[in-house]
Amino acid sequence: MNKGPRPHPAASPPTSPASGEVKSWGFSTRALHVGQGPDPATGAVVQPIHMATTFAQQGVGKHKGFEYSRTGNPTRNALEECLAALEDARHCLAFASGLGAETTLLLMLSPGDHVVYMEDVYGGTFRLFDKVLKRYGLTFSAVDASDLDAVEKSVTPQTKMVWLESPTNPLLRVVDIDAVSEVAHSHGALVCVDNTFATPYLQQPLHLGADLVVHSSTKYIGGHSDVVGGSIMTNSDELEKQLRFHQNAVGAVPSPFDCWLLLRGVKTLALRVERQSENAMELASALQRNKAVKRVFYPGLDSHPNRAVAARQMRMFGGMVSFEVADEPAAFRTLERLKIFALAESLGAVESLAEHPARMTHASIPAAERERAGVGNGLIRLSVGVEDVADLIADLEYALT
Ligand code: P1T
Repeated sequence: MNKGPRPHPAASPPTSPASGEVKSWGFSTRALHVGQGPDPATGAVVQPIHMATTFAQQGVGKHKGFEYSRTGNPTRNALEECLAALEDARHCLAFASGLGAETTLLLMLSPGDHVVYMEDVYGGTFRLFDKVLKRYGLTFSAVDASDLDAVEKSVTPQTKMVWLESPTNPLLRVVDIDAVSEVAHSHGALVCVDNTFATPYLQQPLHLGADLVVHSSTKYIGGHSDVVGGSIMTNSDELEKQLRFHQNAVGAVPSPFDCWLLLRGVKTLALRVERQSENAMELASALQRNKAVKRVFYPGLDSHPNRAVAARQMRMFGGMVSFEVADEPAAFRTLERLKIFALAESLGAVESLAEHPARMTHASIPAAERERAGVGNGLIRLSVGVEDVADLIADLEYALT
C-alpha cells in the first residue's frame, strides 16, 4: 500500500563534536564520520545534497530546524559539524569563499576599530583590508608578527583584532601563535589565524591561544581544485552568535552542492597533506642544491629562521614551497617550461601548481609594499601535489636548466 511521501529526515544523525565519543576520535575518523551518515531514512553512507531553498513549517515558526537555506541548510550543517571537529572547535560556519568568510568576520567590527595584521598575507586579504574595509572606517597596520615587540608597539587602544597567517602566503614565514595571542589578549584584542596553508591536520590555532580560525576551504580542505569555499571556527559561544547573525545577514553562504564537494574532499585531508608535506620536504631540499636557485622558503628547512616554532606548532611542515631565481625573466622562463606543475593560481589540491606571486596572486599589493615584505619579481610559489616526487623534482630541474 502506498503510504504517501515519507518525510525526509532534516539532517544526518547528530554526532556533536562536544560528545565524549567524538572527542576521543582521531583526525581521520572525525573527517569521515562527524556530521555525516548513515542517513537514518535510507542507510545511504554519503550525506545527501539538500538542494531545497525553503522548508515547510507545520505551523508558523514550528519546523524541524530549517526555514530558509541562507539561514541554515542540512548539507551545510553537516559540513560545519565536520569542519568544527577537525579544528577541535565548538563551532564552524561555512561560507561561499575564503574572502566571503573574511569579509563576514570583519563586518563584526565597527568604524574606528583597528586591526594589526601580519605583513605577508594573501594578496586578496590585503586588497579586502586596503581597498574595501578601509572605506568603512576600519584601520589596519601591517607588522612583522614574528617580532613580538613589533606587535606590541603597533597595538593601540582601538586595536580589536590581530590577524595572522602562519605559514604565510607566499613567503612561508612562521608566527608564534601562542606568543602573539598572549600579547594581543593582554590588550583585549582578539586573535584570528588564517590557517589555510597549514590545514587543521597540521596546526590547530585554537589550541595555541587564537580566538578565531579562517580557511579558504577552496584549498586543502576541498583538495581537488573543483570547489570555492570558506570557513570560520571558534570556541566562543558569543562570537558564534554574532557570526551566525552576520552569516545570515550578509548572505555569503555556500551552495549545498559545494558543501557536499567539501565533505567529500575533506575525507582524505590527512592522507593528502601527509604526502604533500613529504613531497614538499624532498623538493625543497632538491631546490636548495640547485645552482639556479638563490633562496628556498620552506619551514622544514634548517635554513628557515623559525623552523623551531614551526616544529612546535605544526605536525609536519606543509605542502607549500617558494623559491627565488635571478629575476623576473628567469622566473617566467622556469614557469613556462614546467610540464607537470600547472602554471595557475590557487593551491592545496592533489595536482601540483606553480605561480608567480608578484604578477599573479599578490599583484593587488603595491610594488613598494610587496618588496618591503620580501615578495620579489624572481619569486616562484609551488603548491606541491601528491604525484611521485621524483617526477616533480625532474620537472623542476628541467625547467631550471
Ligand atoms: O579564494 P578564496 O577561497 O576566497 O580564499 C581567499 C584566501 C584566503 N586566505 C589565503 C591564505 C589564501 O591563500 C586565499 C586564496 N589564495 C589564492 C587563491 C592563492 O593562489 O594564493
